[in-house]
Amino acid sequence: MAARQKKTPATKDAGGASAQPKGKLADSSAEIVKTLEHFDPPKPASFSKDDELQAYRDMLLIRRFEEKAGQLYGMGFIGGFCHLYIGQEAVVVGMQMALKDGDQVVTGYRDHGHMLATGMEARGVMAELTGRRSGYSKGKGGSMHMFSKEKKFFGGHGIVGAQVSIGTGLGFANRYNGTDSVAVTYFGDGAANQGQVYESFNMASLWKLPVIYVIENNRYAMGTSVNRASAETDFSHRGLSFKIPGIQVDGMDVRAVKAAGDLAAEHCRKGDGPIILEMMTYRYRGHSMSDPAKYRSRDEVQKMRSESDPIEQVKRRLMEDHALSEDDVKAIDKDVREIVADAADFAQNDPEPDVSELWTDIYADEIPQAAE
Ligand SMILES: Cc1ncc(C[n+]2csc(CCOP(=O)(O)OP(=O)(O)O)c2C)c(N)n1
Ligand SMILES: [Mg+2]
Repeated sequence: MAARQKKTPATKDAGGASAQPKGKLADSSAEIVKTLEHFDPPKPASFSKDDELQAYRDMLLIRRFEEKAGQLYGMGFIGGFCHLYIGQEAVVVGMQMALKDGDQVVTGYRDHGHMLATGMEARGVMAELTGRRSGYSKGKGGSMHMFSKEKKFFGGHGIVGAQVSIGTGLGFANRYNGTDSVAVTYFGDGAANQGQVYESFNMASLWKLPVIYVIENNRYAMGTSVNRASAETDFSHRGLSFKIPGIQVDGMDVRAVKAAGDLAAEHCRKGDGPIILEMMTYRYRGHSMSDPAKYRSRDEVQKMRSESDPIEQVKRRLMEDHALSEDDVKAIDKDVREIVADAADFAQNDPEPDVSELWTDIYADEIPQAAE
């Protein structure tokens, strides 16, 4: 239409923001694609020996902690839901290495790894899993509901996608308060199809909020593979309609994650708004402890474990490039096992919350009285 092709200057809407003239839409999407190209995955970070050691130890702590949690669940010490993170450790450890004090973290229910990575105590997390009074939520929250104001860990959320709005709110608070903190908001490939994710993307981009959206693409949402559930399986492009750039990252290589995390944090701190990091990863265990995982073959899992394991990758580099011996590596493993054994012991012996705690830390001000 002639009217559409006319060169119309950008108009101002009531809020003062520049509104795109309709005829510019094609140009604008080309610009976004260009921006996305500009965000090619960065080269994996070059790690010093100390970096490798830190990554190895931190990932191993998560792995051993989760294995122990799985055992305690099997023995009946942990009730309710319990979603293990085994296989995905490089994502949270690499991201944490790119953050600084004050940055916030929020995630869904597969959350123990995120807690440990932010520095929360193994004892407190395990005691919460067993429902004991020294747990992070005094034994009343369990696996999906733990928080630490001190470590800036904002949960732990059981509602798929809910944490994306919360993370966006954290980004808003950072902007509003004039800090240079970044809100790292983790969610899964399944959650990426949830409606509030896109409402959040829109606001975050419009207001240039410092939010790193980390999509942990572990290829399954419960028993459904990404190919069966998602029309667009390249999740790094999910921000396209909102002008949010995205990068696809090898989430099994902690160095690649760290490099992407550095780039994303800098993007946010510069005031360039949100960014998406799609982490290509894999979970070795079932969706939760009650999932026999019949929707995929053992071979598929075995192949990932033997060819791409994030911890083995670092171990190999420590031994080949940094001359660590088998004994050196075993010593780290022993240290980590001790921390986990201590946490498990503590979590089985700490008392349960007192009955008087039943009505504390709840939203209701008044205890409803039974009708007479
Ligand atoms: C709003 C909502 N819908 C459905 C569920 C049930 N549910 C729990 S986990 C899950 C799958 C999410 O998968 P994904 O986002 O890929 O995360 P992953 O479990 O792979 O880490 C679903 C559908 C829920 N908890 N909340
Ligand atoms: Mg998933």
